[in-house]
Amino acid sequence: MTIFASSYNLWNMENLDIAKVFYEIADLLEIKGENPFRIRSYRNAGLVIEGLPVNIKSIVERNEEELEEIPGIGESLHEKIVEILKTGKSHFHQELLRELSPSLLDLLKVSGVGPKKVKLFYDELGIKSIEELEKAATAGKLRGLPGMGEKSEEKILKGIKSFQATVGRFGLAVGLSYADQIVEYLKKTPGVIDAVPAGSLRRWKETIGDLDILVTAKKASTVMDRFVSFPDVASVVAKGDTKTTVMLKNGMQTDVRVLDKKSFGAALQYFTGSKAHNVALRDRANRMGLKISEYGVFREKDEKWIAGEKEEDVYKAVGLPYIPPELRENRGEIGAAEKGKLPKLIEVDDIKGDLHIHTKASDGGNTIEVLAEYAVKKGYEYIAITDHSKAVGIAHGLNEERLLKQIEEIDRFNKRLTSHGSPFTVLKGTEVDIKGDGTLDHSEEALKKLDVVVATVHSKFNMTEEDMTKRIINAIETGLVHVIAHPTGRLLTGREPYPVNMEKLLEAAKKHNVAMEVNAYPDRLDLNDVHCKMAKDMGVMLVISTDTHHYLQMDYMRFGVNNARRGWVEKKDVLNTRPLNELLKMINR
Ligand code: DGT
Ligand code: CA
Ligand code: CA
Repeated sequence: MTIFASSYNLWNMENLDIAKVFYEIADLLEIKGENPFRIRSYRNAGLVIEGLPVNIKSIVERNEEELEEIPGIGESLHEKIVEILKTGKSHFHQELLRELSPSLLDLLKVSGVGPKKVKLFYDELGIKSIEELEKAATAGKLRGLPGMGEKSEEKILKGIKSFQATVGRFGLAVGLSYADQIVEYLKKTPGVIDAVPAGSLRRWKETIGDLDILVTAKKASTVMDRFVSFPDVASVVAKGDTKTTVMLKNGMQTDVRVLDKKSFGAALQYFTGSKAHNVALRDRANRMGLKISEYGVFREKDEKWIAGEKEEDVYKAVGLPYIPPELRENRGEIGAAEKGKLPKLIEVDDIKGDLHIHTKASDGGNTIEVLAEYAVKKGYEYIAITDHSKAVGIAHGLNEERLLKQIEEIDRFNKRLTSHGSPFTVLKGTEVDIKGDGTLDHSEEALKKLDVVVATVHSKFNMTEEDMTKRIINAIETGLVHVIAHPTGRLLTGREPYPVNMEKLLEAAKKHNVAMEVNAYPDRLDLNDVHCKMAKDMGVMLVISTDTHHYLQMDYMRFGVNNARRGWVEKKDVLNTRPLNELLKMINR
């Protein structure tokens, strides 16, 4: 299974652990109402460290001083990183947790509750946990507080419900990191023939409930003995020869199943799911006088085994072509397969360039040169530099004067490329802020000098759906915008999307030839899978971009592509699969 190639190991446990501490410090400082720049610096450092494809421990072991070459890491964060690596803890973080309370961090995960509200509820009502918040809201005790009313109380209760639905789920990137390491580890067990992840991870679902790993091996007990001694196992829930379940230290459950080679395809099909897809497939089999289980496809009348060694064989036995895992959500894929109408899904190799990249000029970490060099190495034909505009002050957004300077810099850089015979091109762009009224944060004159205008909402997330929809459509109607980036603003680890009428937005995008971004950043995946399909069905062009802030984050592209695959997206639906001249023609430049 090439998507889980063993060379791919972008996330490292130490990096994730450190990032988590920094995020929590930022949240705790924010609850305390501390300096926003200080808060931002912890959060940024968390983001950068989380996305570093090298293990931060290995940097420290090689040469500690190199830490400060990582963007956003100064002396004080350097010390904290070393402290966490050495002791497993940060003193400062522990202090903050003692002073406040760890459960306050959960409150922040409730939509509609920011640090200021956490502080208010804590100071006025002594609320420290979600349960206490729910009780207070249900009893109508919040509405008496400053800035609160019956409506906001209702909103909080709704937020608590949706929080509870995500509890115990992990981001895809974290799941992938652990799955990769466990698979590598199991493959080194004597007698193991193969180990592959199944479940929601194999379907590239944006969040993962637990890991499901399937193994074929000469002897099951050897595999299970080794699995329970994986270094990150916290406890063994159940241990048997066919299935063993453990809890990892981060709270993620992992199931390992050892299977016969003869039924491996059937098991892979079964445990990849989704459940809804499997139920629909089984119904179809039943109508054909067949039975599907994790052991194979059987004839109903005499229980004769007819298929199961390969996954393809299972589908073939019920008269269907192979259905890629990303489509297996019972959203019409079985019907499409039956009619020979399955989409020919986009692949990572179809991507010719990245159209959302930040440099040092705003909140990125690298120069244009470093970014271009990495893009060339990835085999791209082009990238667009899209730094923030001035309204996003906290990200050091560019005013027009700085934008004009950057345009000149890019022109010079491209000339140099040409003189060296390089076919690569750096496009001039911006991630221009869409202001509250839908106007753009750069002048028309400045925007017209650019190749690619990406526009985004960064503020006033609390508008009504009607106002937010109008705001973004206003931006689309300026005729100056080529792409709307992360169109719903959600963050998987902690921010609900802002309310927006996607259908109206897509209609406007279609009418004005504006593309919608599929933001590949694993915490965003925005548009989500369902919206990708909606856009495709409505004939709206997509762009898959990484929102890179550190050159290595260009490798996030596969998250965007696989998310788009879940939305049935094909190569032809995506602008940045086109060669440069075609791309520019399509966006009217
Ligand atoms: P998750 O872990 O919540 O992110 O989602 P999945 O899809 O990984 O679900 P999980 O781990 O409960 O089970 C893995 C796969 O096993 C699931 O996608 C389909 C299959 N499966 C589990 N239980 C059932 C069942 O009761 N019926 C059928 N047909 N399949 C099942
Ligand atoms: Ca699972
Ligand atoms: Ca499972």
